[in-house]
Amino acid sequence: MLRGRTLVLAHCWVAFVAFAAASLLGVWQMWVRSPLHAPYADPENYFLSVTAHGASMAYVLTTFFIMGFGYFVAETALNRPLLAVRWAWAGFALGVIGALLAVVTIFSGRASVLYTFYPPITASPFFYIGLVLVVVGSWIWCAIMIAAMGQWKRANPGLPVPLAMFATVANAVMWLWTTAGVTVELLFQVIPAAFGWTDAVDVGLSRTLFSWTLHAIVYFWLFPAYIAFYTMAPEAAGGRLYSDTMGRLTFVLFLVYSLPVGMHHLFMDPEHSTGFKFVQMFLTALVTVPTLLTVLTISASFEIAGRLRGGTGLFGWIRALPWDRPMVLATGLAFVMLFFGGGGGLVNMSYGMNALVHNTSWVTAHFHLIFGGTVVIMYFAIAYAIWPQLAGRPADLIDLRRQRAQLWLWTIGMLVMTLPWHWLGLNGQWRRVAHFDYTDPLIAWWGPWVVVSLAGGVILLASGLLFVANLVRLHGAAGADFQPAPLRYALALHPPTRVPASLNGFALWNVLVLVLMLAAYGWPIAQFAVNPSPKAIVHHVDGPG
Ligand code: HEM
Ligand SMILES: [Cu+2]
Repeated sequence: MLRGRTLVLAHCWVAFVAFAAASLLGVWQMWVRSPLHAPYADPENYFLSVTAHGASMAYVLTTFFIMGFGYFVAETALNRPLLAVRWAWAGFALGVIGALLAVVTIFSGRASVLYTFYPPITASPFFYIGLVLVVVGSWIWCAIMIAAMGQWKRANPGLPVPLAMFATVANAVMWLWTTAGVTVELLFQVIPAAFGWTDAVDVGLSRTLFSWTLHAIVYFWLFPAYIAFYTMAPEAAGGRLYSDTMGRLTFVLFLVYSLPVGMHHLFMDPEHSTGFKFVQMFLTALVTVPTLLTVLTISASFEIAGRLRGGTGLFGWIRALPWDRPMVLATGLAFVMLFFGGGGGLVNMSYGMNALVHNTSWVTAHFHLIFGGTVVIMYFAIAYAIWPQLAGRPADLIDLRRQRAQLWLWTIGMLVMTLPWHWLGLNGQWRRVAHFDYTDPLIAWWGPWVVVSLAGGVILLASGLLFVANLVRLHGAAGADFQPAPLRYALALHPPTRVPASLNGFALWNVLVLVLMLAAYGWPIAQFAVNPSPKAIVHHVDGPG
């Protein structure tokens, strides 16, 4: 039995309850934007709802799931009891208190500022304090992950850390770096403004600090999906990971490349010059490298599995794969969504084309496809893979059938929702807008497509609820005598290459991150001291002052 069993379960359940509630809000939002008349549809409710939905999906679902999964990996991949379990519970408690504080503030109507921290619009301070507590809780997790790896290394001198744990620690390190931006923004700009201690903020600076966080945070969310691709999917398919070294390289490249690129979220902002934007666009293009490495390595790993199962010919191995296993199916479906979502991402990162899609529904559609789609479907698959260990019952044939149905529904729903949404964005539909005047002949044709999107949202909600039901079902009738087979991580065809210790640790990579960060962000941030921009008057959504 896992020592951290209840700990992992507690984290995952907080994540998935937030997810289910947020899915319900998401469908209502789609409905409000459509020509069909939604109940309670007024702008106040809409922005309250988008704030609750965005913050629950982007901060609560992700952070809690990543922490829970990290604890699971630390215990199972390192094959030793979790250390500092008390500290882990303290981090969990901080996170739960913070999330509740934020949610209560949102539903009291004093935080309808959306999930991005963009002053001068400012929420009640409790909203920000709540989210800071969630982040502080996650820092405890980071420390435990790093300590667990260190302990294992001391006990196993000279051996490479198992890939799943290597990646988890890379994620923890990346998260520590990336939360620095938003933390500085909150502590020095947003929270003082929210309390009414300052009445004007340099919004150029705050947007820059937020952009520091805003790109690597999406890789923080993505890492569990990639960990599953490399260490769980090849095993589930009955094959071998093609190359362990490729996995390590991928995770290190994400750590190094994803931090100095956040300014691509500010392409349309006036406070930076085109030169800085060009540098960051160039660095952003590099992030495609680890993505492509992964697609190739996982395809090669699946080819090994397919051929071992008797598949022949150019594509025969694809048909021979065990698609009835949820992890294999989810990986295939995640790649389909990655194909469309990645293509859209290339448009976003191109400075010129970005102008066409900026602040349109294209952007919202893009990140639902890749984040809500590719990433979250792998969260589902991971949950299905680890739940038997947590809940004490193996999945039977009925479970497996329902799990597959749920994964298919999620993919279909996501494509039905996001493909028209992209198209509407290209035609100028604004994001973050509650109502459209469908009597306007210029946009009347949007209506039917928004309704199609809404239908996709309904399918997603059905899938989300089925997901929760599938997990609950695994809790039932846990046999006291059931000893779950330990989860096996994939073995690699090409095991880790022997590299000098300095490359295998994180020290060198962090120096590189620092150098790149200073190159990309040093001067753009310093210029606010040299050459401050006019400050904007703080606007309180509600709250003191
Ligand atoms: C049931 C499925 C879902 C539906 C129907 C849905 C729908 C929506 C809608 C209509 C919006 C508001 C868009 C706007 O006003 O521009 C929105 C925003 C958002 N969604 Fe979803 N969503 C779903 C699932 C997800 C998932 C799974 C994630 C990520 C894990 C996610 C993350 C977000 C975020 C972060 C925002 C805030 C965007 C902003 O503030 O501009 N959603 N969603
Ligand atoms: Cu980004």
